[in-house]
Amino acid sequence: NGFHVAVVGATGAVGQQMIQTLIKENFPIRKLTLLSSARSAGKKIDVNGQDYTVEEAKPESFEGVEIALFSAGGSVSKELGPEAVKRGAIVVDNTSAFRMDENTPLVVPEVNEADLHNQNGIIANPNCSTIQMVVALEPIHQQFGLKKVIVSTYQAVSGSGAAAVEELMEQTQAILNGDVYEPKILPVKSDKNHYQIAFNAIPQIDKFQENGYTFEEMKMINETKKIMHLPELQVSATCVRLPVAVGHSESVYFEIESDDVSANDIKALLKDAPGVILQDDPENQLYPMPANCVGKNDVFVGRIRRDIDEPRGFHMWVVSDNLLKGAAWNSVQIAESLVKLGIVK
Ligand code: 11C
Repeated sequence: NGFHVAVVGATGAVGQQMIQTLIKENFPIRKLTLLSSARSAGKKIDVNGQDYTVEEAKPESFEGVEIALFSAGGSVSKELGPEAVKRGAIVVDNTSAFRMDENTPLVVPEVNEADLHNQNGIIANPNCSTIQMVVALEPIHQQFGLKKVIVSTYQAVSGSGAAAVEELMEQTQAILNGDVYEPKILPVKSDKNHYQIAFNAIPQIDKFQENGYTFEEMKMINETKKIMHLPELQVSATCVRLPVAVGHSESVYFEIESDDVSANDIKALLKDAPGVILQDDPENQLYPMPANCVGKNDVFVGRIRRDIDEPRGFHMWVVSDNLLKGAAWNSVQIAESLVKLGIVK
């Protein structure tokens, strides 16, 4: 009973969370195959007390696999995703490889689960910072209409992988010890310059595009429009890396189409919204913070208030575990939806 599930990128920061999430959520698994690049193949991973050896991902690795969760970088997805589909698997891909492809649905189950019906074997899992924002925005869009979004992010280093978390820890320790530490990974490993992240804030996530925005910012802009089916929505983003290990935070300004809506109306709506936990009580200093969201599947929202000058404008603060709702949990949730909708049998 259950499915043959493969996790590709099993030794990475997200891959590890995918395995744990499959177990924690009791996903029906008949057989689990853990795959990685040649570099990490041979590593042993303990899954629920059972030792698994990670194998090198090759086209043949997908024989018999029914659901493949990919998180091993875009080039691996581009090469092996279609190979998995050819062998009968449905792929949930956590990279940006297929996200903007017309024939690939980009899915956040709370927002556009029905898009799963229009697929050719590959489902794209959006970027972490996009996912948590659209979970909070969708109920507002449904109820009051949405015209404009301006977001500034405060993103954790784990978004850049396990090695970036190590860099933050070692660098922090080195600076406290008065030692010299040469930054090697952040903001972007393959870019020319690397900067200190400890006790700092870096306004660059991913590489700069010709228009002056970074790729992370463009992902937030383009993916939001696609997931919410709002090509005309005005969206702009500034993405910043902070010395936080896990948990992305976002300051989101949005303008709605309806008049006479109060901050309390927005709060009442989000209180019952799927996947959202409202933490908004300024009198008691209650608001979401990454340290309190780590390990949780939900999107936490607080600090909801109306703009001082724009009556249809509001501000909110949105926090979520970038490795869970931002990646592993959203991927497993998509797999659950595929089973629920009878797309995977
Ligand atoms: C970050 N949002 O925090 C990125 C990580 O497109 O899935 C996720 C990259 C992606 O650096």
